Amino acid sequence: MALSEIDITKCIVERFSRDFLEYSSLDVAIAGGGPSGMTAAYYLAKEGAKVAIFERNLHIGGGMWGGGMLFPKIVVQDDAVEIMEGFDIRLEPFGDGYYSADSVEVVVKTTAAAIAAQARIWVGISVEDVLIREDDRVSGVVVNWGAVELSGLHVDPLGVESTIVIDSTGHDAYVARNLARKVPGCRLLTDTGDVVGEKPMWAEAGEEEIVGNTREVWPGLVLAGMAANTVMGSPRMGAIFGGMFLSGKRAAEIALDRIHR
Ligand code: 48F
Repeated sequence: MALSEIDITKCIVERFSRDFLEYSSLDVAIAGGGPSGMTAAYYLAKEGAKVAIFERNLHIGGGMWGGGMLFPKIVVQDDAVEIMEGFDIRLEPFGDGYYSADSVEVVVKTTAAAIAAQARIWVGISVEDVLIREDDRVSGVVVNWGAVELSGLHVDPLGVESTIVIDSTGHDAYVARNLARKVPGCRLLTDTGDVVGEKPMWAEAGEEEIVGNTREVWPGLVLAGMAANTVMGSPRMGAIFGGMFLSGKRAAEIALDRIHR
């Protein structure tokens, strides 16, 4: 068979365009492919929701690869064991109620599970804004290439509509912060009406508060993972990750409830 560069070009451009168009109208758009976003995508797709993750980096996994201070291990606690076992992740008990897992294994197995459940994962695509309608409800995401964001080039983005947007962008809580800045008179469902801001590390409090912080903070916008603690003003927790999986699962439950309503 003679190889043709043009056939390769056509294959890539046609297939990407087909898939991107198919996923331009979603039940749930997820900003950020770290542990909380990936877990949310898995639970949503498993229930039949049409869901896509937009991850600005060329790789998914967020803060998981580096474990704690580049030691590629993460720690989870009892509460998250059921979720981890659902992903077929091997856990090694450590002391009273802690488990360790290999960070690379956690990234690939959560990702494989989300893909098998039919979640679509786009890498190299940043969420730079949200779509807003008359009632100020968030009704989708505004996306651009991560490379465009990095270069600072002035290139207009494209819109993707969705019933719900999940902000799982991690410590920066980019989507919620951007919304609070741009919508006149915006009062998020927080103590101050604004992004309260992440508190210094306190693993126990951070893990305890994260599931309660996982909420629809503005019509159509649900928080997950560290973004939830940042927006609500709770502490960071470092390299213990159970709360990220629990928060991702909770975000999926909230989103499913809104979709079915
Ligand atoms: O930071 P990240 O892993 O968020 P998470 O799911 O998990 C937090 C833990 O990794 C760790 C921790 C554990 O206790 O505190 O920090 O809350 O993943 C966030 C992902 O979002 C991407 C970013 O590249 C990362 O992969 N991201 C951030 N902003 C954007 C984005 C954006 N505007 N558009 C698309 N992706």
